[in-house]
Parts: sequence; structure tokens; C-alpha cells
Amino acid sequence: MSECLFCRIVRREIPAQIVQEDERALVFRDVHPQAPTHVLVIPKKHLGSLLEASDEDAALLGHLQRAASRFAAQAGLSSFRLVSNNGKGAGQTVDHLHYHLLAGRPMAWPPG
Ligand code: DGP
Repeated sequence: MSECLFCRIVRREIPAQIVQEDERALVFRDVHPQAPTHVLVIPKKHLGSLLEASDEDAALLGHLQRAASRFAAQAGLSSFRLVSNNGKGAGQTVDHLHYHLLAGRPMAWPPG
């Protein structure tokens, strides 16, 4: 059984504020929010990062973006940022693919 933190959230072994779920994706609130709305969109399947995704995961990757857009619509968001840190150098701290969906404040560009 995987000790991965986000796999454990998928299995409900660690509590999280889950806001959306389907057979392939989970959306839950980030424990250290960086914006008034900050959720994580993850695949239930373990992928360490986008670097572990293969052609057979293409539909799953599209599914995650649709999960993000569905959350944004249901939350009434008129704008949001969707970002994924891949690799330590990019700031990835949890080795399970995830997209941060941030909204509710002005967003600077480029990100730090
Ligand atoms: P990243 O640094 O891009 O790998 O983002 C990981 C995010 O995961 C970070 O914003 C904090 C969040 N996080 C870490 N541990 C937990 C946890 O146990 N529960 C929840 N809900 N979020 C977590």
C-alpha cells in the first residue's frame, strides 16, 4: 500500500476537506492556502509528477482540467490560476501529481 500522502487522502486515511470527487479525480482544500480559494486537483491514480505521465494518461490529464473547470464554475469563480509544480526545482513538495487552483485575489505574473 502506498505511503504517498495524497494517496492516503484518496483512501481517507488522512482527513481533508474534499470539495469534489469522481471516479478518477479528487479536489480538496490546500492545508496552507495561498489565496482565499486554494484547492488541489489530483488524479486518484498515483503519478509522481507530469514527468511520470505517459500517452495512456492523456485522457486522465484532460479529465483533471475538466475537474478544475467544473469546480471553478460551481464555486462561481470568474477567474482563477491553475498551476502544477513539477520537480523540486519548481517547488514540488508532495510527490503526487497535483494542480493548484487559486482564486480570490490579484495574481502576479511571472510567478515567483
Ligand atoms: P507543492 O509544493 O506544489 O508540491 O504543493 C503541495 C501542497 O500540498 C502545498 O500547497 C501544501 C499541500 N499539503 C501538504 N500536505 C497536505 C495535507 O496533508 N493536506 C492538505 N489538504 N494539503 C496538504
